[in-house]
Amino acid sequence: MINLRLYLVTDDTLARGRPLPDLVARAVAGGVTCVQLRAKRASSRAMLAQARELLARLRPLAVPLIVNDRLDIALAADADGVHVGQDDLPCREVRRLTRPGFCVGVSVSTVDEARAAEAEGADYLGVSPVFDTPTKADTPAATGLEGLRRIRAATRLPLVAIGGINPDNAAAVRAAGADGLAVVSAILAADDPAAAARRLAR
Ligand code: TZP
Ligand code: MG
Repeated sequence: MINLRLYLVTDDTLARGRPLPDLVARAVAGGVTCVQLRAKRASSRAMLAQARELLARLRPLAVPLIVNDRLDIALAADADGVHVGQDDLPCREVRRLTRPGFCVGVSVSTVDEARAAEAEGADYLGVSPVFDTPTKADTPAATGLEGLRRIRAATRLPLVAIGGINPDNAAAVRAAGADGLAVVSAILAADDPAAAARRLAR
């Protein structure tokens, strides 16, 4: 199973013009254990190229690449898995279409969604969003630490918490039951992504 402990999710805009593969490599040097390519504005061709470029950097380091939303891109690039939300391809369909060992993550914000994703064969759950965040619009209501605890109690799957996570709340999020911390801005928008990742990893 993939090491989900410090999970970097990429973003089209927060990199402020800095090349994404370089930022990701620096974040990995700081302790990121897993990377998700999330490219909401990219064309299919551009996203495929990004996935291949990231894989070329990450495979030698044995850091897995998960693709957000797009199973076709994940398969074409031979990525390690896909992450789907509640409006994306259902987990059971992803399972039907992929090889054993292909990693499937599912975003959940309620206990019912967590139970359903587990029943469909998810490998891990993204509890999303735990806190309100400007990085993503149109999210469900934040679960807060209390909602995260309820989901923790309802499933045996590994949980990755996402939404507003930073070095100040990381310990509380772990204590509420998250196996991993998923972050966008706390690493990607930092002047020094390696140092930011190191702080979160601690
Ligand atoms: N899914 C739920 S919240 C979110 C995503 C992709 C964005 C999290 O961004 P940040 O900057 O770590 O709060
Ligand atoms: Mg999605």
